[in-house]
Amino acid sequence: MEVLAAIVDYLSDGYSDIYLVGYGNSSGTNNPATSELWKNDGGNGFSLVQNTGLPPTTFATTAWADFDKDGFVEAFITSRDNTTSNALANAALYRNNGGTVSLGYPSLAD
Ligand SMILES: [Ca+2]
Ligand SMILES: [Ca+2]
Repeated sequence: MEVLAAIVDYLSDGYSDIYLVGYGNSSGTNNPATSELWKNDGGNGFSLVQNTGLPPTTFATTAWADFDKDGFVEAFITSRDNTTSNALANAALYRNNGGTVSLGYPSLAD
């Protein structure tokens, strides 16, 4: 499995969390679409967060920043599917509502 990792404090609790997106050069069993958010349990390990609202991706990159200055970082994700040459299939910003993330902004690829 090929992934790209972002270190981000999505809960703004002072502990760095980890977000993984798929970065494989092919899809399938060896490179499944990936979206994993791992919550830092106060320096005592990490827990996989369920139902994040973030989409599974391949060929993806991600960066997080606080776009609306509410103290919680948003997720910006770009990805494409491997059936379309180098076309940008998706570029979207996901709003962080105090720890729960949802697509809150229009897709930039439309
Ligand atoms: Ca955190
Ligand atoms: Ca924010």
